[in-house]
Amino acid sequence: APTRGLLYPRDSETREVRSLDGMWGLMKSSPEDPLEGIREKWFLNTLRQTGREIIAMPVPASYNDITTDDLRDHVGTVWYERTFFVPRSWRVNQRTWLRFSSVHYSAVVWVNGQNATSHSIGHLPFEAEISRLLNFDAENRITVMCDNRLGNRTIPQGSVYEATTDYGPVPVQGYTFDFFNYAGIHRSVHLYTTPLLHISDIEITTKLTTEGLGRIDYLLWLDGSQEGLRIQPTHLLVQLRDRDGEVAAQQINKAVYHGSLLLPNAKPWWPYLMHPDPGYLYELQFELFVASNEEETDADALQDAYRLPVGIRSLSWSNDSLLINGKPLYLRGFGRHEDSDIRGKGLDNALLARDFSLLKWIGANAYRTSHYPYSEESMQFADQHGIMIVDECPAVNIDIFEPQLLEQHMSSLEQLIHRDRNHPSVVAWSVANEPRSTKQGAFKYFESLVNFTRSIAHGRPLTAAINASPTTCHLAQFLDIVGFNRYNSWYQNSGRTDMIVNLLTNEAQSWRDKFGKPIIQFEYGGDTMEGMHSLPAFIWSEEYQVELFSRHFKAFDELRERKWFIGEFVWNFADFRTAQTITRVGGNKKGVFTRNRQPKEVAFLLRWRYFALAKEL
Ligand code: BDP
Repeated sequence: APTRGLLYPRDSETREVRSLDGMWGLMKSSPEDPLEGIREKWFLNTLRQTGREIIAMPVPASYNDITTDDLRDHVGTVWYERTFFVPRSWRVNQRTWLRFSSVHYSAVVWVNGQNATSHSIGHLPFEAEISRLLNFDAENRITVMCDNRLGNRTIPQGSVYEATTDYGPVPVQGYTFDFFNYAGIHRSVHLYTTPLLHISDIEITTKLTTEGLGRIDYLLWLDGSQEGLRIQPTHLLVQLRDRDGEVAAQQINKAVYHGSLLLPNAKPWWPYLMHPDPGYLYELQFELFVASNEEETDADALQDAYRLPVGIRSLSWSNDSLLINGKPLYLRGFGRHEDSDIRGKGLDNALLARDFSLLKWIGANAYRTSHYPYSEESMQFADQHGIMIVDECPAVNIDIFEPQLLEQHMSSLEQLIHRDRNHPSVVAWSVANEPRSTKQGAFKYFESLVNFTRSIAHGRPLTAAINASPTTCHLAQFLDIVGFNRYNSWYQNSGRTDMIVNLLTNEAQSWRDKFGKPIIQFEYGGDTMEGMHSLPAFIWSEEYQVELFSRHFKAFDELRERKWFIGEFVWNFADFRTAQTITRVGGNKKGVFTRNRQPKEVAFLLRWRYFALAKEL
């Protein structure tokens, strides 16, 4: 049975969705004793009873940059709380679900003092049915304990150590990746209802033949397993509607919950700039009927309805290329972060809309969700705009390869694929970023990981962003597309942009020679302080970023002639917050855009290139 909670909550005639976003209360527990609240059962009462300070905390948001005190660097647990009412109508013939789109890193949830659910691994949704925990005639309370600690067995890994300070020993979170370990309720919280018998999961696969025949295969899971529940569906009506709301295909099923729709003149889903109308989406409507208990009618009654946006396209790959609808792709993209001022990693629709405006302005057609799954809302945006996604799991910089980690790593990929498999925008799964893949144990670890992921890959190739070399890497041989990260003229040969073309073309060629797979560069770039100028170029200046990029473009153009080189991804779309180190000035400044989403000089050069590439292909 599929994991619950990975279908996006949508309202319909049979379902209500309510947002629990807004101001919650937040209370810190002592870093020295993060589990005190569990022992003392803080969840049984309102947090006020502890006598500690409770501050107002927006949800969704990271809690780190909201206050002016040491909450930013807090290690351990914080407790969130809010109250809510549910309408009485939800009591009868309904089930109520509580769904978190992401809490980083782990969460335990109580409703009215009773344990509702728990989850670990940030950036992924989870939910629980809470019908039996609810008060329908009085106020309800949700309590969430959120723990931000990373250890050997978390994805990603980190380690908590003790620092001796002037005030005594304090726990400090160490980690080797550079983005700030923001924490909190990062994405929306929803309450939603379903009928007792309802559609609990949907899987679709689409294809487009060369003759323009579209095909959608669908598979539904129904949930009605509640005690004493004996409702049997009479039939399922599946209708595909085009953008104007016209029915383009339909099917009625009795007793089976899978099938195929065929469309003679399907409007395909195309990536941005590959077609005048990119990101074309249909709406696939599922209606489940049961026998009516009204005596006057023998028409069946609608039991549940759910609508899923669907893009029709084929995705295929070979040892030389990645193809959409039979056409080879060249990916013009970015590595990114979910990161912004004040809200940290918190979902922000204004920021999301701005980012997609910038992606389109600059002519990009792809990005990698470095280094964790991005919001479901961003995946919907990508579908709508024709932006292709290399969908990465949260395994960044994994280092110590052991069985418990492997289990978590597999689980993160399973949840990610389950959540995102229906999105036409997803063109590959990235199983890791810069793992220490030269280490002992890496071969066996990645062999198992990739075998497992391939068995659930749902029609997408597997890739990773590797920083080892072709001769030492134990991961690349298992992948369908080999991606590498390399900082020529930044971490290596700083200041020397005159070495890029040779080094880069040689490296790409040796990845190709060794593995015979399509090759992508997933990261290149250099830190750039907005407004810092130097002619001739000097590292950290805007001119240096321009020069470094133009030499990369020269290398990419040579590589593109060799056909198997299928994509270039800048590091990074925008400046982002990091931990405090002496190699970062207020954060990582490799952005083409500032953290405020304004262009640096290099943005204009990149725009010129991306549009030129789009015209050529
Ligand atoms: C790469 C990492 C990325 C870093 C980048 C950098 O994949 O997360 O932000 O280096 O140092 O190694 O800018």
